[in-house]
Amino acid sequence: MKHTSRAKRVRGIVAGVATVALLASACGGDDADDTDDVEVDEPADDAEEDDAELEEDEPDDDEPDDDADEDEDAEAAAGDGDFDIVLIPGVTGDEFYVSMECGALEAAEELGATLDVQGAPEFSPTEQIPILESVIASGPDAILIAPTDVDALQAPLQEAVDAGIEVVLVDTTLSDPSLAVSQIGSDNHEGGRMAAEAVGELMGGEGAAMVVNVTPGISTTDARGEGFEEGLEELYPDITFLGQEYSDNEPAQAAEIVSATLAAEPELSGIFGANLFSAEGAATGIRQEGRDDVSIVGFDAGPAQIEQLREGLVQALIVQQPLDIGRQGVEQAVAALTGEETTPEIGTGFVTATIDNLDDDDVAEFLYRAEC
Ligand code: T6T
Repeated sequence: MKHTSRAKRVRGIVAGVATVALLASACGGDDADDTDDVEVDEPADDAEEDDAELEEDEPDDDEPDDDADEDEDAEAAAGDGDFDIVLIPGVTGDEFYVSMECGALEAAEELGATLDVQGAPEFSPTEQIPILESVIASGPDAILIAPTDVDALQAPLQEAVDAGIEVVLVDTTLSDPSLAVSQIGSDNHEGGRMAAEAVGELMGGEGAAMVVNVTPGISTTDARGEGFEEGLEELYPDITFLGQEYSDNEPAQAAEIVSATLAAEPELSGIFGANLFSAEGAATGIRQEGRDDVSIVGFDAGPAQIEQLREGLVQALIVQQPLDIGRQGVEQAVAALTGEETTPEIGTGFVTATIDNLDDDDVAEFLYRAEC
């Protein structure tokens, strides 16, 4: 039976992917072409500071929390206010960005800055741009932002720079990130390759695989999709790649995509869910179809994803370090504001979580938080 051998393969993934994770970390950087200035953080660097643990909260199965925008509006300020910094996440109610906010708040407190968080309930440039414009009008010293589109946010962010506001890109980037004093995020291309290695291993090197992605135009998830496709082609040439489908960051849509693809492509036996909501929804689709012969590797590590990993519905998660991204984002902003040297590009690392290592301290500390 596939399940028995898959358990063994999951063990193989931890050993295999751990090596790749180190390589990925050593590569550092996000998606920009020029990696000369990339500074790399080893996952263990911040280990003693982080105490992220698996949240006991009931997992929120579907969309971003409706109350999240209220929560964000009411965001407590940190620090004694020497500098006013605003964090604009890609979307509210996403534990990746909640964890980023936690790291940013910690750093703001330490550095005596005030941190406000203002985000939209949908991952969309149409919703993010008006928020950015109102933040620019309020005249903060610095903005940390995860742009929701590589091109659409370019001109509005240039307006921020023209208004004398320091801009730091966190997580996602722009087609031309040179307006920012720093950009901080995962090496998403390498993360996609890691997912391909894990999915291919789970599939035993045969069958058909697909990617459930978010929306074209997002730097991070585009790079993950490309990395996955390249990795699969190189490492597992006998696996048929069925391509990518887009969930629009909606778990229900991801579940529907999986159901429809299973109906059309009986060979489908491996799925890469390229972010928290796509991966969570893809796994829900597999559960709804009652299939136990399809392997899923997801990106991110929200509470609902962790539950799915514990259940055996998902076999591995590529876990980013959003706390570190937030923390370093504030540090870079304050460095720019105090005339210190900034680092143009900072790459944060990954860990790969499986059922076998989920509760190990060096994995558990990186799982995402539902609140700070
Ligand atoms: O995967 C993260 C983030 O890195 C990506 O840019 C958008 O999706 C997430 O926020 C997870 O939902």
